[in-house]
Amino acid sequence: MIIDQAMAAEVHSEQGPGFARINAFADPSVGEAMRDDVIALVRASDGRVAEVDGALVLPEGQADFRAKAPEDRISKVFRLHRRPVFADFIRSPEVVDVLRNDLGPDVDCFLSQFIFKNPGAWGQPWHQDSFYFHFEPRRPIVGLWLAITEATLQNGCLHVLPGSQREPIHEHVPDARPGANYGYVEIVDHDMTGSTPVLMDPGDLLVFDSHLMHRSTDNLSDGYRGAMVFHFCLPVVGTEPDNVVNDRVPLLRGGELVPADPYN
Ligand SMILES: O=C(O)CCC(=O)C(=O)O
Repeated sequence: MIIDQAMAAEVHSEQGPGFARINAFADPSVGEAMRDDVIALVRASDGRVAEVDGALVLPEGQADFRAKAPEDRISKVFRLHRRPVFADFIRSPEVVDVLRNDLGPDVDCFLSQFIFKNPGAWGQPWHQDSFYFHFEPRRPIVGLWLAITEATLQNGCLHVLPGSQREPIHEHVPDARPGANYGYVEIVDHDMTGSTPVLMDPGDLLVFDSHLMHRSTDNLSDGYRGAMVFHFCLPVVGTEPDNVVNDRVPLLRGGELVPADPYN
């Protein structure tokens, strides 16, 4: 696995595409353990909006999901990175290597979400993640998208617009579909010609800049498409507005892991 300054340049420089993929980054069993942990939370929530053990469970907004079993009607589960299976992953030497190269010696994890894209679920429209982030410094911020299942054209993989990390944050309008999920917004003032799908196998990782324009499409298959997404930034400067899905945890200081106490 090559994790070096060249990869960081792919993700954040003006010349790069704004993302890099690392095939077979994690063993697929890592993602399966994440999925099992999240399913236990979802069952405890009975598939409703709920705070369970510090995590936030959000169901699909689409009406046709209402009668389904708990994990079949969930859209996303947030605030997972203090839980052991997720904390172990972001504290692993491989992830630390990516983060040190990408962001430097001082890094916080501020966001984590497990995405269930169940059969029939709508994709997330074109957006830039930094639209949602309101703290300083605004950049660099990096997302790690770990494939839990295969991500295919049929089950709603990500699509990215190479080079769009050079763009400022565009206007995002509310997703107009009735029953669209919590927080879904859309960029409508930019030409997405040249976008490319990101087909993944379980354990593959996409590393991407928070200004990169991306979306995912609807799940037209009969199986779920799972992904685990973490976001990392530099230590905050000044005050940070409250945000129900964020949970800032210091991860690296001076290039070394912060002792695990802040996770509890
Ligand atoms: O995986 C998906 O369906 C969408 C994820 C996404 O766009 C994001 O995490 O910003």
